Amino acid sequence: MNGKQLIIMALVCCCQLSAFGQHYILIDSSDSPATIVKKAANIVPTKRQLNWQKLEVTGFFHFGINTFTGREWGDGTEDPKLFNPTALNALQWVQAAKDGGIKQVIITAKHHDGFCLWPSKYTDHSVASSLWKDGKGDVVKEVAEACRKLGLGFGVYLSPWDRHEASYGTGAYNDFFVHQLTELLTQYGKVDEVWFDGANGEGPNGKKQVYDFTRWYRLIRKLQPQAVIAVMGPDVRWVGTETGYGRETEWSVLPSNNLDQANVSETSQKDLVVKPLGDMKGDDIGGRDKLVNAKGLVWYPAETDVSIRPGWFYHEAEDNQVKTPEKLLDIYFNSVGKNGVLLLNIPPDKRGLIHENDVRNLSEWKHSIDRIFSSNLLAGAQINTTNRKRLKQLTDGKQDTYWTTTRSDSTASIAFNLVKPITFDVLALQEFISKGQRIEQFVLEYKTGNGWKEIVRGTTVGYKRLLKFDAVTAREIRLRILSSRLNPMIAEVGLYRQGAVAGKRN
Ligand code: FUL
Repeated sequence: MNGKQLIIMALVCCCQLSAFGQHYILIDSSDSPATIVKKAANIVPTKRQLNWQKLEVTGFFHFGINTFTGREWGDGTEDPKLFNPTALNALQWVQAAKDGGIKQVIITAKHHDGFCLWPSKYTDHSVASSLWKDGKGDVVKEVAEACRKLGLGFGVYLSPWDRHEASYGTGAYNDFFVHQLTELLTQYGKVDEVWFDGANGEGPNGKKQVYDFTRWYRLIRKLQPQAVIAVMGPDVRWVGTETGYGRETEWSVLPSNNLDQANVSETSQKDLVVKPLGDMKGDDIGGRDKLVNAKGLVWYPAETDVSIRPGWFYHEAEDNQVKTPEKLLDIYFNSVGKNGVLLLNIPPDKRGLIHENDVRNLSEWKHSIDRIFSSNLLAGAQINTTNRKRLKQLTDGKQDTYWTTTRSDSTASIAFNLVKPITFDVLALQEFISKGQRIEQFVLEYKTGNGWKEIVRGTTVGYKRLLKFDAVTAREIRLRILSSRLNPMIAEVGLYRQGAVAGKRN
């Protein structure tokens, strides 16, 4: 065994001993395609990734100097005195989010313009130089306290790209950034998500800043170990669009081709994994054909961000373009229902309140989700399949129980027989991702006088897959897993009735 193999062995052993399983693994050049697929099937989320995934719907508050200038990207020269909300009430923001089913919110503590929503000691380009509360206010504090009070998770967005800070483009900027990050991670209690944006509009002749990401990640792990780092970070990946619509085939296990030996041995003991590089926008970035040439595999799940309005910041002219409950429902099916976490932006207005139109649409949206998923029409069905153990767990409504086939079987046929016919138009599937993501292809069918007829089919499932189709009425229904990377571990199978949906405006 040479030195390199020793390091790999040590890593593999260390990962296997970890209580929560292995969330990345190296591929050896001698691994066969079948071995690689098996390795992929056994990669699991870290505890912080799993907790985050279970939130399903999270929120963004884009608020700052742009709210008052009407811009989307400020250039950093704005006068802080422009920031003057007349009735700011963070409890109203968080309550609106909560009434929309949002479980965690992220505040834009600093956007690209460099204006800070907290009184940072390291710049005077902040609320401290504004007229709001005579310069004594702190928006980050008010949001953090409101989240604690109403029981939501709390996260911070700190833009790496800073168009105001003079040190941007020099080595000193990384120190400045670490100081600001330290303030945010030490002054506001528990932080559940830290969001680093990849946007940079400097252009070829602009300032060039090399970000010391590893230093930033290490600081977060030290000060707020439970926080997930998104999306220029190791825990959560940007899905690749800002439409709210994820991909049909969404794998949470991806090739991690920048996990070289030095990198892995440097990071493994510190619970840091540098995120994979490469194409994050393709149709299928984790399929078998992508795995065969991988150097390593890592759990790196998708976050699907979108704004409830056309812009990320509030603009009065967009008050009538707030996404409708029907549109939001479609987005829910295409984000949460495509193995992603939805990050929905609700931008507070110039008063410092979430506008009435946004509040109304959010709560109507939440009601429609609650109504559709209030009861699983398969509950009480007689279930027939090969492995009769734990059958009830398929429809018990719990993500942390599961049914599976015997170890060697990567296909399955699960039949549901009901006493009376049911009418349904939504399929909900969940894998028990604590043990990995495995399903590659499935089909839902119902029995007619002429045998089984297909209703809908799909590829990946992951944490949650939702599919809509024209209503079907049937008494005998079956789900077939046509292909899986290892025995499928199914946490939940549900059929629901959505019914007619009004037009999809906006
Ligand atoms: C982008 C930014 O440029 C937008 O302003 C917004 O913050 C969005 C969430 O990310 O990259």
